[in-house]
Amino acid sequence: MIAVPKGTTVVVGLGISGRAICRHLARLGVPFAIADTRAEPPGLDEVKRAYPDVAIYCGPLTELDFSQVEEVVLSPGIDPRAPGLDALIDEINPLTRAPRVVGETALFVRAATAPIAAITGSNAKSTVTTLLGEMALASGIDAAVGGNLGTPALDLLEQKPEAALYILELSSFQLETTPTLAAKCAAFLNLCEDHLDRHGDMAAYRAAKQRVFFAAEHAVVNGDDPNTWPDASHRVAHVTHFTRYAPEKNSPGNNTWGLEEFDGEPCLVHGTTPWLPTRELGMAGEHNQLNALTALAMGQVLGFERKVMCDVLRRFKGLKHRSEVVATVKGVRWVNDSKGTNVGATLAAIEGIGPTLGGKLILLAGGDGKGADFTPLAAPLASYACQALLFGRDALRLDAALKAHVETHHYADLTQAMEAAAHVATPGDCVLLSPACASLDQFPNYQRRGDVFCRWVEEYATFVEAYS
Ligand code: UMA
Ligand code: ADP
Repeated sequence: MIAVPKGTTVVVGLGISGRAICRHLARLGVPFAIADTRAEPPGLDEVKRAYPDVAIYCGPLTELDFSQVEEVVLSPGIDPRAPGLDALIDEINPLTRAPRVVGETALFVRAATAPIAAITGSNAKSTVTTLLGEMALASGIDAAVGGNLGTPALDLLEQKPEAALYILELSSFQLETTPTLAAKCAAFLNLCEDHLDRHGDMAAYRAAKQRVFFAAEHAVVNGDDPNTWPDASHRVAHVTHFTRYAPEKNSPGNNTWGLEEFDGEPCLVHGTTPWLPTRELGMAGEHNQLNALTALAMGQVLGFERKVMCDVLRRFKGLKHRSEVVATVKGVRWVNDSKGTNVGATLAAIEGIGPTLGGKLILLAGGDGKGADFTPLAAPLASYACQALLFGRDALRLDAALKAHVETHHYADLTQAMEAAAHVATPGDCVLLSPACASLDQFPNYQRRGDVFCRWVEEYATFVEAYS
């Protein structure tokens, strides 16, 4: 066993969060050591150069004796119940009364002086976080936007020390090691099976996400999904709901956001007041109407003006890799939803595209299913005369869930599945990449998977144009 020196803070993980934690502790002058479970973690040389006097341990955490350490700060990709950490997870530091094991977000909360708006959920986090960030910017508010979206929260403190508002996308991995967030406004968007390989079951996954509410001033939740609601233990002062239906006229204070027709026109509404016809939204699909409602609800809590927020909703076209129409080739639409990394996301993409289909849906799906049950996909796919072209590690599990309902085929990888899709597609069809799985078995990340899709479609379009 290697004893970590008494009074040291240990940073676990050398990814982008780990490196942000190191920079933060160095700025504060806190003595720290670094540990990573991998023998050769990425960025090791850079970290050695930046902190020549800091001890770095690479290898199993079980080889380290943490008994004398001040605090262990985890990167989100590290499971707090991993061997070596499991014995520490429930320990409380007798001096600070804080847990001995925390995550990057906990350090951020300690240091941040501006209010926090936090967004969690299984899906739509990045879209809502970005929308709210755009609304803040358009309102002239100096907001810093990051978290799971890409820029670690601790880096925001350095990049924008004078920020008037922090807007954070937070994953269950980040929340489970955050004792109290105390957000001004905390949103929990939806819950579907994801990351069960890490959390074990849905109850644990939900409990991690519900930590977004601890000591929040205001919660914004999905009225159609009680799993997203806070309970009394979270001590939330105010709760606002959004729903895919018309707000009930007797909802408390008429403070629900929903979808309702006014003069035959579907609108985003607040209580009994129409705010924006849905046809004016820059993003397509009902799921994005819900995302717009959430951003409006949060923006109103934060004091943004209606006109400014609606202007943002008119011009925001959505993020790359989320139901992005790449091209229409020989009458076939090719859509990149590579960020559809779980069953709920793929269902939303299918439901968004379904009503616009002129022919059949050709779904490209597969990868690392993270232990999820794929059967909820079967009935919606069957209703769109779908063919499912499957690839990657969990292709066979997907096949088992779908084959009684839709035509299925297997391929070694995404490119082969795309070649097959081009052969079977006829005008009016839509080829949708929405894998319902993480990409990590065959790609470095979902962006690279989406880029491979887009590049193949662009080359195919050029080829078709040249030879037709
Ligand atoms: N790892 C080890 N050993 C270690 C440390 C990490 O094997 O000692 C592995 C992890 O298991 C993981 C990978 O290294 O496979 C990266 O983990 P990390 O904690 O170092 O990740 P970061 O590079 O710091 O990126 C993290 C988030 N990644 C994860 O939660 C896995 C990024 O979200 C986030 O953008 C970034 O912090 C800034 O906040 C990515 C993500 O996939 C996009 N998130 C999941 C999701 O959205 O579903 C939760
Ligand atoms: P996250 O950051 O939570 O992964 P994103 O905004 O990146 O969320 O969207 C990821 C995927 O989730 C999209 O590709 C889309 O398929 C799906 N999605 C988007 N909005 C919703 C929603 N409101 N409900 C369910 N799924 C959604």
